Amino acid sequence: MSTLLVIGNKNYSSWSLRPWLAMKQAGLDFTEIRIPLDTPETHDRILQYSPAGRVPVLIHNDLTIWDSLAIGEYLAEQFPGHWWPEESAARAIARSVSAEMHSGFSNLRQQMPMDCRARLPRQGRAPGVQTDIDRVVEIWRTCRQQFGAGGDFLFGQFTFADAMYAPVVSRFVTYEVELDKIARAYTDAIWSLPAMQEWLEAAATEPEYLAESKL
Ligand SMILES: N[C@@H](CCC(=O)N[C@@H](CS)C(=O)NCC(=O)O)C(=O)O
Repeated sequence: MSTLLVIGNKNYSSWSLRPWLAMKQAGLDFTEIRIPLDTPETHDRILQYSPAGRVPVLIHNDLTIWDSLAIGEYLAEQFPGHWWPEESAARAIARSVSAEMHSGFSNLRQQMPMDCRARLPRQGRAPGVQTDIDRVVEIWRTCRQQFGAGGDFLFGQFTFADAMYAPVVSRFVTYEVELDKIARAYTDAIWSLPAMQEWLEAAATEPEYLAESKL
């Protein structure tokens, strides 16, 4: 039995952070393979694990699963843990906000790429970015108010929806985005998770620097 997660650079690979953090939160024992992005070998190295040529990739025994959301759903089926809210309506909304993250916020993602160790307070303010930020904050506020009573996360206890938004938290820290009280408390909750700190510490020591990251 083996569980392997193929990821990119911790400093830059926002999609990799999602399943990695969720797997850590669930206490899963897994091996990680880190492939630095944006090098001449990157594409061929990722292709050794996934025909899609993108990370993250989960390899569970002889099964390969790619794409962060599909990985999240597979993990929830295969491993015990609080992957999604227990209550049906909360679970449906958790999946909606996760899917919205997965397919949306292109201005935010392009203009404020994840760069965990950097602090870039004056960068990233381009047309459309504030609209994305406002929508993220609205999602967080709605989830916290409607479903968050049992803990500090979007649906109380940590779920895969929080993992989906963890890279946005990192972006808000890097670009020093001004936030209201609820959003600030939520970013603090994600930021202070020991697993998040573990990721950030590893990101800080990585040797690669990408000048124009759009990951
Ligand atoms: N929709 C995919 C997106 C994955 C993705 O775009 N990953 C980037 C890194 S964060 C990648 O693998 N890029 C490949 C490359 O730069 O060659 C997911 O949710 O996993």
